[in-house]
Amino acid sequence: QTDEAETETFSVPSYACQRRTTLENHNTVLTDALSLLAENAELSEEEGRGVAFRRAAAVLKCLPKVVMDMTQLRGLPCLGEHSLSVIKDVLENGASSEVEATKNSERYKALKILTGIFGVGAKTADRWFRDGIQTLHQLRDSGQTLNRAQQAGLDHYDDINQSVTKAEADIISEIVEKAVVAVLPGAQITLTGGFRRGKLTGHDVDFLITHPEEGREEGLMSKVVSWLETQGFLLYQKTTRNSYLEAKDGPARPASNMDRFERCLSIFRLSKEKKRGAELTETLTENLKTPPSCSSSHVQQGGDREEGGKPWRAVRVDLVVSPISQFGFALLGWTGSKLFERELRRWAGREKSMSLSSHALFHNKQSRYLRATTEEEIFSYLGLEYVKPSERNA
Ligand code: DGT
Ligand code: MG
Repeated sequence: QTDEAETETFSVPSYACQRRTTLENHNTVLTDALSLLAENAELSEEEGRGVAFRRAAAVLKCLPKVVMDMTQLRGLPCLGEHSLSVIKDVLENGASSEVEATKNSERYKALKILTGIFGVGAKTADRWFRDGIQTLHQLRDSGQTLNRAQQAGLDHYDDINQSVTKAEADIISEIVEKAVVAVLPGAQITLTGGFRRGKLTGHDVDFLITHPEEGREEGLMSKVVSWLETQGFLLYQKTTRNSYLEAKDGPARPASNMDRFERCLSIFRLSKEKKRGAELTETLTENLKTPPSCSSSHVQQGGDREEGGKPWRAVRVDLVVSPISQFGFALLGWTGSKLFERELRRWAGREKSMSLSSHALFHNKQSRYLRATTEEEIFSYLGLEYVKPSERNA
């Protein structure tokens, strides 16, 4: 490379929602390092530090080339002193001493294992860690009371911590589609989350369900869940009203429609039979043949192995039902990435005096809701160029 190329600098707008971030990342060594520190901050409930590292990583994710030299980073937004020193360490020494120390710390290792249990957040994991619990065995032996979600999370630990493939997401799409159409003809499902952004693997599968006629979606979630339960597809489910943004976004939540916005956190029982076309019927018969097991193979045998193991695996699935009037906002809000969403809301608030949520967009100065049916319209209200899902991988 010539000197000129090496000192080439990049120009990047400051909000992630102003950028196009595809899955093609030229700086994974750097972004992995920063993401690990972000994760560690989040595990320590230091949200501010976590976001700072996430923003720094996101800037590097959208660069068109490999960063070779610190001088190339001049003028880039969101790179604070701490992030820059980590990047410098990686560029000069091949690794960051802080990242290596974190990765090898007892606390980080234990919190990773414990928060790997579905239903266990940073707070609970930290409390257990302070009680001397660092492994699943120790958790089992400790006699700690687990809630229903955590018990299911422990029972299916290995499966849930193995990433979900796009092929598996497609099979689950077919099952959910079949459930939805069976209980309410005309209802529609959309794959959201990471898979909508083009990711090939994920930690779960996210769906948004709606009906083209306003109001017809009422009561839909419980019917879908009953159908899935009857067919033997659910190992665990908990349906809640969605209250995620209530505290944060105030007026962006139209009170009258909130009751209809439901979310189901579930664990699916997915047959390992992969023959396409026939898999749905096979899954159905398979599911009815073998009742769900409630033992944890991780703890008792050490893994959900395909060979000689059970013919199914547990997969985390999130279902959300939205009335059609809020569909655009729900779709935008559930497609992610998490940082992209956060940045959209920050942009809306700070640059446009608007409050954005997964339900609505509120114009603070005009004191009114801005109606939209598509994601394109919402970007346009926000004065942003449209960013398609595959470019929201910030
Ligand atoms: P993954 O599943 O780890 O491969 O990656 P994502 O991007 O699918 O992340 P996930 O499944 O945690 O969440 C999907 C998107 O939905 C996420 O990017 C932001 C949004 N989201 C997550 N949790 C909530 C929530 O509780 N309420 C709302 N409104 N949105 C959420
Ligand atoms: Mg997801």
